[in-house]
Amino acid sequence: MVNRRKFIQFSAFTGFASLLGKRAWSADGMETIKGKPIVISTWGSGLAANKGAWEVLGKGGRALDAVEKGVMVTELEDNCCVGLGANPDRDGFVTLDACIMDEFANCGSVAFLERIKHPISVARRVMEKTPHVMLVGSGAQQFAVAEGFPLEEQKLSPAAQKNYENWLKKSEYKPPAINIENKKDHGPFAPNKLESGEWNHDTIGMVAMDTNGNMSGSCTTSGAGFKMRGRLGDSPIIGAGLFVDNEVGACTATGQGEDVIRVAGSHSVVELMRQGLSPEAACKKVIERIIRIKGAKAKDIQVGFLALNKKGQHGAYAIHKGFSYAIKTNDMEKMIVSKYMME
Ligand code: SD4
Repeated sequence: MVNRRKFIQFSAFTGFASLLGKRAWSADGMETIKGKPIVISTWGSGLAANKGAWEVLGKGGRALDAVEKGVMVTELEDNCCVGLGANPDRDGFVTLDACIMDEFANCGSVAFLERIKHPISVARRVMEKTPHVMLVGSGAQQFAVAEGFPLEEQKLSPAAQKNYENWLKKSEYKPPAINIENKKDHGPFAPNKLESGEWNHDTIGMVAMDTNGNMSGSCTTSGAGFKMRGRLGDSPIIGAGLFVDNEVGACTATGQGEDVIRVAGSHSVVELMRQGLSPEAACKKVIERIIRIKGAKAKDIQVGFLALNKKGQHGAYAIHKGFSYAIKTNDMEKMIVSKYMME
């Protein structure tokens, strides 16, 4: 029987603990702070996306719902390069990639998807309603339409039309290096648009932990502007553009997708966190690996990783200056500048 004094002591302790956020331990002994939701996402457009995610997280909702809702905000942004308003491929078509992953290692992905406004929601339907993980191209579109997603008009946004016409003047076979203009210091609020009129990035990656200490992640992109038709980057690939392990942490990537895929980027970061590295140190290790592989060519590419562990610690690392991420918790909402290897 619990005596009265012990009961009062216990109640006082648990009351205090719930004020701070409860502590719990996952299977591998990693401490989790429950009751302290957090969301982080890549680039300046992450601020608005995090607000979208907070409509779910702030009410005690599930991280999976938050990361879907959050990046849907960016998919609709007019002045952004994620979603149907984005730059097209070399043949003038916008093709979209997205993936999502939850705390049970359920995951879903779509790639080379055309004329659908919310690829992230189609990715979630793939996860929840099919026996598969990935659907691509016309099959993904057919599935989306069968699920009730409207087929939008095939039309470039005015900004993308202008960018495409500019690009057509030279029609260079090689698409511009992704995010490399970020070498310029744009400060914490990396704008969606650079002074040159080019877009700053084409992707949003988001990872979150909810009040139950469960994690999920999402990633959605138009890929590389003026890419070869049919090209996929890392963003729709589980383990490359996104990875979640609810015992350890979650990571998402941005930048030159080909070089993220080469090192199974987000998965590698999570595995390093499993070995005890902090999110920032884990991101840095994988950035170093990419630089080692690329040698002198590393100066021409940008890659950034963004990670969150079960303690709610977060961190990022990039090859070049210019990467930043947005964070939102109960107590703060701000941009953080990522550390980087090269000026
Ligand atoms: C890709 N990783 O398709 C994406 C591009 C990106 O900001 O992150 N752009 O390779």
